[in-house]
Amino acid sequence: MIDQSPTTQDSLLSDVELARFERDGYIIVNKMVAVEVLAAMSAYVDEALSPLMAPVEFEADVQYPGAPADRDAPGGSTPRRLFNAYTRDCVFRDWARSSELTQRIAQLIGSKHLVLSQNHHNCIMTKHPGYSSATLWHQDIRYWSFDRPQLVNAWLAIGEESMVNGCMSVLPGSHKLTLDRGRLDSALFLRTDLEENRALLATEIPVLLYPGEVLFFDCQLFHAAGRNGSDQIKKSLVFTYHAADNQPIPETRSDATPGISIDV
Ligand SMILES: O=C(O)CCC(=O)C(=O)O
Repeated sequence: MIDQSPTTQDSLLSDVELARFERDGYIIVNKMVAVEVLAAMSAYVDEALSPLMAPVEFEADVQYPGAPADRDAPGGSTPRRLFNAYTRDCVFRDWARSSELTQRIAQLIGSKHLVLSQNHHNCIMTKHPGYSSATLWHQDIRYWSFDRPQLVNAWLAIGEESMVNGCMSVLPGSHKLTLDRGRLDSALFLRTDLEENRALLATEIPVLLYPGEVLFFDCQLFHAAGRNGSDQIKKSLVFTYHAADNQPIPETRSDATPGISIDV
């Protein structure tokens, strides 16, 4: 096992970082994961892609712009997400439970009693050259069901994330907006055809990440991502956390599998 434990001081966000997260709905923390841990994660992903290890979501399943029409179309068997990252390998579990990560999540959520959701994210995003699709503007919470909309995602760049390989973009401060339903489409994506949304969309900031950097973002933040125009697979690992007293609504997808309790 690779030691992933830093000192306590290294694991804390400064007041400035906390204020930035509150204002913008996201922050980026650099050098959070050692090169050898990233290499182990990347090697796992390569192994899990060939032969493909279930459970998997295919590009053809998401039906996003640029995705193959169905599983039989060219590129139809391109994997988009390797689900159940937490249970796949200890390199992912150790990261998900590391004090480096969970102490920061505890600060952002305001609770030392955390739960890692096994129902949302908990996956490795594999964005392939050739057949990857674009993700439209959305807020994760619109698809989730909890007592309170207070969940934080930790998105780790296993490799570099750039505009070329389809990095994420965010609309800073959009986690605080209350938008009329009409500004979203039938699938709850922000409508890019509306004049009313133009000023908001113009605030877009691409999130460029070096390997080992982590994007922490609020589940209410609008975000989107492009297609992978490089010749390498983009690999990202994403976990979602909530406070233990913020429970999923019974009988919803958010409640399908119990979460993993983590006391910080
Ligand atoms: O396509 C991407 O890289 C972003 C994925 C995303 O935003 C999501 O799964 O919520």
